[in-house]
Amino acid sequence: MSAQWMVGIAFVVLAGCLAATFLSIALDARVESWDGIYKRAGLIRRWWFRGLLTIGVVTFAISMTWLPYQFARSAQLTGTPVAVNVKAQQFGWTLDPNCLPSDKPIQFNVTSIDVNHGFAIYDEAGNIVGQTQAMPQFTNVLLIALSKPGTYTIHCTELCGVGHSFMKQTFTVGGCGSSAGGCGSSCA
Ligand SMILES: [Cu+2]
Repeated sequence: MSAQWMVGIAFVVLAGCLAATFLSIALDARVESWDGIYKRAGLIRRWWFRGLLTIGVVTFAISMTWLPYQFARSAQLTGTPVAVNVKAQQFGWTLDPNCLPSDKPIQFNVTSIDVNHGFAIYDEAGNIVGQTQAMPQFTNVLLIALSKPGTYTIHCTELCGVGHSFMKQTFTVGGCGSSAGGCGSSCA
């Protein structure tokens, strides 16, 4: 059999399948009225909407407790927070104090004396653990628990000038009251 014949037969078979599909749809359409289909579709839509609404509301309620806002955090953290005043300035950070305990919540009061800066805290593994904005004439509060002792690094996350990429500062968490590898007596 020549290739031409084979293509011709394949075409006829596929065209027959297509025609059978259309015919079956056309016959089905005659069996049921549109009213029944609309009713069923409406029912599916209603339950789909209710399901999505439920998922949305539950997700919203759960994720609200993860928000980094002070009111949400203060409800989760126990103990009196240690206040740390943070001042940003092109191109550096001033922290007072810069040695912090690991067993108390920390309240960073963050402001800037020149332009906007991004205040982001990174742990030793390079993961970001907290973030807020440093804004001139305004103090943003970041309430956070840093329970893992170690050296944390603040990086500026907002392009603030030519020295932006060098704008970093470290601080220590843990080791309070000891002189070995911690804050020693200067711990807050
Ligand atoms: Cu910057």
